[in-house]
Amino acid sequence: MVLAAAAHADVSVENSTAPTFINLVGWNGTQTDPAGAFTVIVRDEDSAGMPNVEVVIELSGCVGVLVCPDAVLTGMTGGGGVISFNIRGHGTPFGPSWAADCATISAGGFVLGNASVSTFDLNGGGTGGLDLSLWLTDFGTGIYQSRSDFNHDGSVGGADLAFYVQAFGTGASYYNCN
Ligand SMILES: [Ca+2]
Repeated sequence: MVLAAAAHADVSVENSTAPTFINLVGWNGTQTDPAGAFTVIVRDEDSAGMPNVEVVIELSGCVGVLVCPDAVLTGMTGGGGVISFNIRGHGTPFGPSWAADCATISAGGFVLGNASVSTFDLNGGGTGGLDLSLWLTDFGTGIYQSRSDFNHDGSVGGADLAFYVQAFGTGASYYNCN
């Protein structure tokens, strides 16, 4: 008796693509700020894209950032193994912040990697004046605060401020959860 070869391929962590940073954003009343969009691509051992694989973004290990109640954190890959996310969320104004490598991205039960989390809206309620003072506090601690690292270069500095100013100026993240 010959058994049929298993049709099911395994997810290859090495060949799959997942972000190393997730930027939680708000919305302008019409659409979610595109600055938060990212893509996960799930591939098998032969580097073929795998459709219909469940991808899960787990953020419960993140301290100092929160996702909105209606944020979509799971979904099934489509053609080519691709799925896109754009997660709304914000920071918490007081208390500790630890959001470096805190997010876990998995596909079909395989952990593809970890991502650090940033957010324009550091205090919740949309981008506004208090964010700036919180950003300056993060900058001033001298301890890496990934939530304020908007250009995702591993440090908090003037270049990040430019991203914030842009987000504030366009109003793309004017509102947060509501
Ligand atoms: Ca930076």
